[in-house]
Amino acid sequence: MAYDLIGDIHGHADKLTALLGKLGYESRAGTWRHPDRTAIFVGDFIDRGVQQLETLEIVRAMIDGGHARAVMGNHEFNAIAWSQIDPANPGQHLRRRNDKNRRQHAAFLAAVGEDSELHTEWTEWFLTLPLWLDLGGLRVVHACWDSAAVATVRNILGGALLNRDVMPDACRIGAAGTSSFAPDGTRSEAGSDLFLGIETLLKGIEVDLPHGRSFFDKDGHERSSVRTCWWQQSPVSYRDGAMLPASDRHILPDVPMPKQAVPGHDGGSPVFVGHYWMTGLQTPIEPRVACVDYSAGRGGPLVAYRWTGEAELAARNFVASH
Ligand SMILES: [Mn+2]
Repeated sequence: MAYDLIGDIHGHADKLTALLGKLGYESRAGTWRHPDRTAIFVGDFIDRGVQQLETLEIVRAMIDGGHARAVMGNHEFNAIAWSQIDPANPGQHLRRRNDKNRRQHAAFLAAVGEDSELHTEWTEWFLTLPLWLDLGGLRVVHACWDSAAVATVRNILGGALLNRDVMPDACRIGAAGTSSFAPDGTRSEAGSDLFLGIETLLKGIEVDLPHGRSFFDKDGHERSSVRTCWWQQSPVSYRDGAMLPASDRHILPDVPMPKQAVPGHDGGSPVFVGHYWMTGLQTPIEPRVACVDYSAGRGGPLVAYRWTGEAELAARNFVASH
């Protein structure tokens, strides 16, 4: 099999068509296609860019024509939650319509018209996107392939698809208001099992710093938790396993993270993700893990990985829109 894994587009259709052209796809009869390759999108089609509907139309036509597959990103998940009333709080939506959330979603809302028929049509389509794809030789998920999270979500949903009925449970955040792991590997009052599993799959893993410590990130915000490089093999220290620029890592303690926060690649087939706003050199992050998000949503190129069956991934197989 031959697949082209394509990163987070975030409303930049021009980058998408440039990349598809470079990969040898042609636009014919209303859809982009390749004679013998299939595209796989890692999610995050919407928000940020000015070509929200153009992006969605291209992707949907490719999927409908059998020329592409896709998984759901956290932005599509949030869009579904934005569109749906919270049965426990009538008058509110599953994703709170506050200023911060509205700013993040503004480009999409402007494109569809909030609460319009078009808005409903696209959020219904988002529900057709699976949370992961396991195609035997390769696996695809938006942020983190944690076997425990995949198993939990699969058991609850009976597969990889969400629906409107399970969305309230999928959005049930705990009293702590966070999904991070405590330093001892537990999560207290952290929400429903479905919520926690989906958080891991679509947003990755966060862990609290030990002993109530905190640090100031590059934007000057005080933070008491960090996102982890989930693909590393445990044991790994906070300093080595946190997703922070190398220049900032010395802020973190040189003590082990709980293993739940760094499940590592499980030794099975290669895993492709997006989500992490990578910059610089396009290269696998582990021999069997590659991130194809190189920040197309904020000035970077849209990136693809051309996969042709290899178990060990290679930097030479990345292709960028510019
Ligand atoms: Mn994302």
